[in-house]
Amino acid sequence: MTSGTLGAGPAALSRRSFFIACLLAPLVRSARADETTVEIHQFKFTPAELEIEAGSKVAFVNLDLVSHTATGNAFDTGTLKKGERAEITFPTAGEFPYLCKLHPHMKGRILVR
Ligand SMILES: [Cu+2]
Repeated sequence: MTSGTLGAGPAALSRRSFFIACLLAPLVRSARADETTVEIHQFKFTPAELEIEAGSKVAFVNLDLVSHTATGNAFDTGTLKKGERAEITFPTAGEFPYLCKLHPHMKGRILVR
């Protein structure tokens, strides 16, 4: 009687782990797919050209010591100080060029499919 219960233990546990792994796998993939990071570093946007799908989020992260912005016609991160980040969602397809208002030679472009 007891031996039957013990035998079922490890099998039940591995079945459950497998089930949890199956549940988590799609979540991890989609989290990666719909948010991309643009790093602002040494007065440059990296990547300067970015292609994303409509509805995706882009996180702008300022790694410089000085403040920057990412400003386009349709969006504006506002002033990002050292270490600050702003997330922008791009709901519609199109081409979104942007620059840093404080240093207009800093340019980038987001292509939304
Ligand atoms: Cu700047």
